[in-house]
Amino acid sequence: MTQKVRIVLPTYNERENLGILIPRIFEVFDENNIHGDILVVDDNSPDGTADLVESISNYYPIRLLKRDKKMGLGSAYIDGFEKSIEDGVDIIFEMDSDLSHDPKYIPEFVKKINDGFDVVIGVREKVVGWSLYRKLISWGGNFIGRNLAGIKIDDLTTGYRAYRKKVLESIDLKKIKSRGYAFQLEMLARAYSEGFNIGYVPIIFYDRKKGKSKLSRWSMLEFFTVAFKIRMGLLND
Ligand SMILES: Nc1nc2c(ncn2[C@@H]2O[C@H](COP(=O)(O)OP(=O)(O)OP(=O)(O)O)[C@@H](O)[C@H]2O)c(=O)[nH]1
Ligand SMILES: [Mg+2]
Repeated sequence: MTQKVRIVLPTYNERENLGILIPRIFEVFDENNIHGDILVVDDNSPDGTADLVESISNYYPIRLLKRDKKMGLGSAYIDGFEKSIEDGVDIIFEMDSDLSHDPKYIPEFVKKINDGFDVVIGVREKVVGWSLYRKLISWGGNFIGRNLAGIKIDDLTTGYRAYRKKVLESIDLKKIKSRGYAFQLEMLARAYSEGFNIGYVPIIFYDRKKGKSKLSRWSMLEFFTVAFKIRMGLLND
């Protein structure tokens, strides 16, 4: 049976980036004989991201999950994962929609899953275009994840990932507390504690091409709180 691959793309005002990203993903699928589709989870973006997706859905296998308002990256992924399990997808990807994650790496993630890894994460070996401030935030997130939460995995906060279906089926998605970027840490903590094996793909990360970052102070505070809960073993309370 052919293996089904899906890229879940959370979007909030990413119209310009999506116009470039989507054709590129399908090019990579075609060149590598990957049977894949895309699910865009859009939070009613004022820039008309959803309209763009609808207008190209006649040409590409792409679906749109429309939500009424901005509810956070983690919450977008949870909805996207639930839909993907329902649709019987075998390998489910997380990818930012702002062209930071180059689709050229998709086949390497697929290969690692087929080699036996359950979760594969894109480790940023090099970051192009970030300010010192942005680097510090990322470094801080990884420091907290490793030392406070105690998850000894490289680049815990990376948002370029692939999950084998069974990982998402066995993690109780309803119990996930994080709504924002802490979601990345919480997902890894849960996969790690269930004993799933984690593989790495080295990537070059590019700063977003267009549009604005959605990284808020609130989401940094949430990240810290979630790390603390992991440390205290309170994730399921
Ligand atoms: N649906 C949805 N998508 C979101 C939300 N917040 C962020 N995203 C998307 O999640 C992805 C990552 O968000 P970014 O703002 O690029 O955050 P980041 O990559 O951590 O930070 P930067 O390096 O500053 O770009 C992008 O595709 C965003 O459009 C949200 O509340 N809802
Ligand atoms: Mg980004």
